[in-house]
Amino acid sequence: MSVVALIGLGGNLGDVRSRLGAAIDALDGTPGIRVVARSRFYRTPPWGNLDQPDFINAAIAVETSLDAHGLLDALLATERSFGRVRDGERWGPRTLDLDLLAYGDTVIHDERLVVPHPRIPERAFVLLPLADIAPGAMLAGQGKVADLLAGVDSAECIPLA
Ligand code: PH2
Ligand code: MG
Ligand code: MG
Repeated sequence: MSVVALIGLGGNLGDVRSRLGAAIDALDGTPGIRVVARSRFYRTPPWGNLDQPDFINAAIAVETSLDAHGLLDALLATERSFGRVRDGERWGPRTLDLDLLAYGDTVIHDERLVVPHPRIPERAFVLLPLADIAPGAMLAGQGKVADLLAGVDSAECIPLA
């Protein structure tokens, strides 16, 4: 049995663009994960902690035979393999951030995982790339991606050539 999951990618330290591309390839090469769609890359202003460099953000859809926690483990392992160090600073600068946004239609609330990701509706840097690959996706308790995007200001999120 396989499930389509949506993953947000971001980073703002070093050569993020090539790192995001390499991370997508690494995920595609991970047993039980196949990348089936990828968004454009966007330059986005920092959200949360404003005193840090702009981010590059993207989103992918994967088909996976892993369960949600297995997929989360694979995302965390990929972050680590690309040099991510978790220093405890919330919303601070990072080399690579891989967020599990949605796992099929499943709703999860436990110590490790909240899915759909609770802050999607307020984040243009998530919704804009997501709308490239899944504008019609219904996020449980939140709504349709295209409708959510219409409710945020994405003017400062710039697609890269
Ligand atoms: N991630 C954060 C905090 N702020 N801002 C942008 N533009 N893009 C991000 O990916 C981002 C952020 C924490 O995960
Ligand atoms: Mg994040
Ligand atoms: Mg994260």
